[in-house]
Amino acid sequence: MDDWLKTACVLCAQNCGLKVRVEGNKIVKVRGDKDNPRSVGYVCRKGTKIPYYQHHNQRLTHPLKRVNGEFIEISWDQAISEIAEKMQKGLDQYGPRSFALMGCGGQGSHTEGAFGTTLFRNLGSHYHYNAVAQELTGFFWVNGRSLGRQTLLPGPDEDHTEMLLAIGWNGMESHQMPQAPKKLKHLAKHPDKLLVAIDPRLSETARIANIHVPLKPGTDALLAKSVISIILDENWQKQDYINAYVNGFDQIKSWFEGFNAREAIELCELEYDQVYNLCKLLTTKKWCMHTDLGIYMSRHSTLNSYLWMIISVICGRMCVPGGNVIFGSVAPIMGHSDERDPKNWRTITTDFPALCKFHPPNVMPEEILSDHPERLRTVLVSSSNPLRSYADTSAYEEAFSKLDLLVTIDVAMSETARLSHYVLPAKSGYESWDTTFFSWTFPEVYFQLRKPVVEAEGEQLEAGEIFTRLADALGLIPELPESLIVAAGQNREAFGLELMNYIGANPKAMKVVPFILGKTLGKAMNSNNLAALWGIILTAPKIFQENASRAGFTPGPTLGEEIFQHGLDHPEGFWIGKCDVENNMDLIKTDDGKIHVHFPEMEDWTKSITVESERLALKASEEYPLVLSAGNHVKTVANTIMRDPGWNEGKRVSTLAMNPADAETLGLADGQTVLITTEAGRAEVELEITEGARAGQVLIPHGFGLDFQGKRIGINVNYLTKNTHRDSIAATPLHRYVPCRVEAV
Ligand SMILES: Nc1nc2c(c(=O)[nH]1)N[C@H]1C(S)=C(S)[C@@H](COP(=O)(O)OP(=O)(O)OC[C@H]3O[C@@H](n4cnc5c(=O)[nH]c(N)nc54)[C@H](O)[C@@H]3O)O[C@H]1N2
Ligand SMILES: Nc1nc2c(c(=O)[nH]1)N[C@H]1C(S)=C(S)[C@@H](COP(=O)(O)OP(=O)(O)OC[C@H]3O[C@@H](n4cnc5c(=O)[nH]c(N)nc54)[C@H](O)[C@@H]3O)O[C@H]1N2
Ligand code: SF4
Ligand SMILES: [Mo]
Repeated sequence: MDDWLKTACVLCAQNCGLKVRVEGNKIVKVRGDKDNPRSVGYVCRKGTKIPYYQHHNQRLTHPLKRVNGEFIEISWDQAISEIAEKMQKGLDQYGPRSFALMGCGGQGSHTEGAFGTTLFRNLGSHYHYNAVAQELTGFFWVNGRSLGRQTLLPGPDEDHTEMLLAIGWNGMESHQMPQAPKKLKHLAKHPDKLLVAIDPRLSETARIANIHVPLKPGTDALLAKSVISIILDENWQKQDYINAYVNGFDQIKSWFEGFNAREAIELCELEYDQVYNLCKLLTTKKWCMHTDLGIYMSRHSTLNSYLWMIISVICGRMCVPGGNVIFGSVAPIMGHSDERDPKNWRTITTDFPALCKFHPPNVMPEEILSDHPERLRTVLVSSSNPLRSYADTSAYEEAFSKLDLLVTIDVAMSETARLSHYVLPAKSGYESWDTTFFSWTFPEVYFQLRKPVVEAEGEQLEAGEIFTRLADALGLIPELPESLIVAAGQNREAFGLELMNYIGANPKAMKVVPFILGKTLGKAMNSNNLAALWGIILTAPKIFQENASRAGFTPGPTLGEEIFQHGLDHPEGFWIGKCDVENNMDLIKTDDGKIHVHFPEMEDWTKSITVESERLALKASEEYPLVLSAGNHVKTVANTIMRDPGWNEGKRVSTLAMNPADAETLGLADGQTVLITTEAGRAEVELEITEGARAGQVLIPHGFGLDFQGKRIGINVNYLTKNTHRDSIAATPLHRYVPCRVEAV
């Protein structure tokens, strides 16, 4: 008998399918699940370590209240009623602009997003700060302008490409693509395919790449502008594609005329011939690109994304097979919020809009510390640890101490939980129903109804239940008719009909559907999350339905129910949809259906990238001669999710990586403690000398400095980053370019 239970890894966005053995309510063995259609048995070292996530003695088991600096256990009733009362008071006194939701939707806890955002919208607040707005919103803003919606993600069609460009992406360690190491090695070894890494250092991905373009950190905009100008000078652009599918090309052409690509490439510390040959490949091969934090978190972040969009378009690679294609999804992980829409809430003090409906964590400290009457005063955090994850921990510590109310929902006693007035214990990714909304495949769309595999050992609740109780206590849920509750206990079909009748007669109830589902179907299913997932599938948009019927589900009124049941019957996950490969362009949502490349607000920024201006800007100061790449996503890190250091036993972790040449100049030896100083702060850290760092650049991994059993494990790199060091459009942090100095202690 197969007594392995099917689940998934909750440590990164790949959510690989796993099989686990459970003994005495403990996960004791983990394997990749070959039946999972997306990961097909693949699991990385992190995934095999999930018992360290699930079982450790910093797990939260009871609601906690901070009284005189100490946490005391309280009942759920007390926690919910006190929090609701304080929220109501804050709302009455200072209004909804003083409220913010933070996080809400982690790597393995996606469904809570539906509940948390519904709660805050109904309280009147549009402030939702989220990790997406500290990595991806500049990129998504570009997609929004080019393709018409910030929700349209043009991902690489890596399975059908001839050449994959890894631009500021280290997939060998970070994945960001199903079975990344396997696929990257396959591409690199294939006689007719190419893997190109554009990365300052010899990253694990650059090491196996066929071509490594080792540009100087922070020179991506110079390189991209050079590539465009070479292609246009040589007249290599795909004019037929441009004529048919692109709007605005003629208006931007002149922005690249007369650009001194030769000198720019020299400033990037690259060989002109290598870049020229790359341009030839870009205009002759069928290629796609995977851009990531190396450019999103580097100088000119949003501009980098814009310039690479232009390169893709002039090479005819957007929305074509093997190129960058608009992925399908069940529900997008973010929304669309155009900053030109007057309804878009800008932050009061720093004046940043919501992009993808998310506000940038970088500005939250200023929004709290401001003296504006509507400054932020109430923050509810879930599935996020701003005190370690977001730039400038010192600024966050100061700001969070000024809040009237800080509530943290987490599975563990995080650094943020420790500063909170109330801490609410959530069921973990293995104790709750959940799913993945991350779409990383094309043309197939993946889905999994992930079942709980262990029981919570304490009073933990699913986050969906916690938010429902809060909404109820705040009076946001209307009294529900008995008939609805009865129908929920009968069957889903009867319930669906009853719910439609109820909403038909009470249209306002639409605003709180997740809570209504939670209080009815959720009770019957013993999971608010599962009830919400049912609702999401049954009301999915037309494009989803088309994709689903292409994947073999029966179109028509029973489609949603058929899919939901299929999900319950296939806990390993399944292909829920299949995109229309030939007509990817049809998904574009601009007014004329074309890809737009002329954004007036990018004109000055694009033109400002000159050899002269960049030479000046890139000149290191005497005070800070090196560049810190603050926070790589390496094998020994899983954001801040893995708290028990036991999972890394025997590994060398949380060091400062430095190139041998720099170490020699500075007279430093491997293993010694060094002092690193930046604008934001200073820290002592163990030195690791490695060819994996480029000369002039040092690296510290992300996700350390967690406090576990009275000990601080490694160094929190965000004591070294400044929240004001950020992109001008998206306010995303420039973590990959932090000027610093390193010296012996
Ligand atoms: N093992 C592991 N995997 C993870 C995570 C984790 O914590 N651990 N977290 C997940 C998350 S949330 C994310 S967002 C992803 C991030 O995934 P990645 O973006 O792949 O992560 P990074 O480690 O930042 O790698 C970016 C690469 O950019 C390079 N780089 C640095 N500066 C520059 C520059 O100026 N220009 C260019 N072109 N490149 C530069 C770096 O050398 C590095 O190799 O990883 C995910 N996967
Ligand atoms: N300097 C620097 N900082 C960085 C980065 C960097 O490159 N450099 N990378 C950034 C990136 S890309 C990201 S995405 C962010 C991520 O930063 P965060 O948004 O903070 O997310 P995580 O670290 O993934 O998870 C945070 C919390 O979720 C909790 N958690 C785990 N499972 C559950 C659950 O089921 N329910 C609930 N309620 N909580 C749960 C964990 O215990 C943890 O406390 O970090 C960013 N921080
Ligand atoms: S950490 Fe990511 S790549 Fe590794 S097993 Fe988990 S989901 Fe898969
Ligand atoms: Mo991330």
